[in-house]
Amino acid sequence: MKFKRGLVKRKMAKIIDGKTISLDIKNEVKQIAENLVEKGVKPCLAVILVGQNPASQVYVRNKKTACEYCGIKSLSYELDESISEKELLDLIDKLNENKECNGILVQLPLPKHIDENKVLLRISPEKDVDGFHPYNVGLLSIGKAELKACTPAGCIELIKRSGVDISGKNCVVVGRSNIVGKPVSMLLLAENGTVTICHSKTKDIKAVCKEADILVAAVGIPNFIKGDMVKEGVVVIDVGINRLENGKLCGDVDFEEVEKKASYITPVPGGVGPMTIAMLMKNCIVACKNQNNI
Ligand code: L34
Repeated sequence: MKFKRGLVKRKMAKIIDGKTISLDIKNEVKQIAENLVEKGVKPCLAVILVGQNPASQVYVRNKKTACEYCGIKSLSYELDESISEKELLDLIDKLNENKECNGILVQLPLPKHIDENKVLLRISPEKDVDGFHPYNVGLLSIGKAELKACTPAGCIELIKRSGVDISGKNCVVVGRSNIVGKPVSMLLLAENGTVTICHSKTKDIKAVCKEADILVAAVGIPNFIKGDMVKEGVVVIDVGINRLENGKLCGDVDFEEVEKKASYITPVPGGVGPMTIAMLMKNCIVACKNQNNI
């Protein structure tokens, strides 16, 4: 926009504040957890961490802190890197049987000698608070999921709670992983978005992204989405959390460039990350209620 004396008004996107929105959700969860305790039921989540991945340690610590805040009991299992697959499966069997425990979360990634799929399949679908079990993935794809994958569900909440209507919008998801790209696409579709998924084999990613009213970036490449890949007014949800050599966190979106064109954009950190945890808390409550027929 040109103004008198050649001044150019810089447009700025509204920043979607994942910290504030996640706190709202955690407060809602806290209230429900208190009501459950009054009924004699204490929600409880088991968190399993294998090995010493520093990022995983941070995320798991954040999850336990959130449990405490919300009034959810957490059972913590920190297992040695060298644990066998069988030992891990035995622990899951034990937690599946444990009536006190409502949710089981095995933090990913797992060490190479353990088959991730086998582990995720072993978690009882009613306790699958990550929404990774094929049973829950199936329910998600027919629009009937109770336990929705946390990061994808968090993306949808960020969009909705910013007052953006998804219905009829061109939604472009960059990335097709089982834990983000695919499930977030199904959720956007359930909200009546027109959904396009692009990935490393897509012929002209830029052209596809340019059509997006809502863009979800989940590729795992720092600053992959540049300013010239989006249209004016786009709503941008950045799922990437890449740690740069200088130790700084950075998203999949070139924030500085894209922020100038977007109407709404999530920051990294402080965007999707905290929402993943808030939605996990919500899933714990859903699992707990279902298991107690409340
Ligand atoms: N089983 N494994 C399982 N479930 C999950 O939902 C996850 N994920 C992903 C990795 N492995 C998993 C997470 O918990 C990613 N993830 C996650 C959780 C929390 C945060 C980021 C990713 C988070 O708290 N992010 C903060 C910054 C934290 C920091 O300083 O590093 C943020 O503001 O983005």
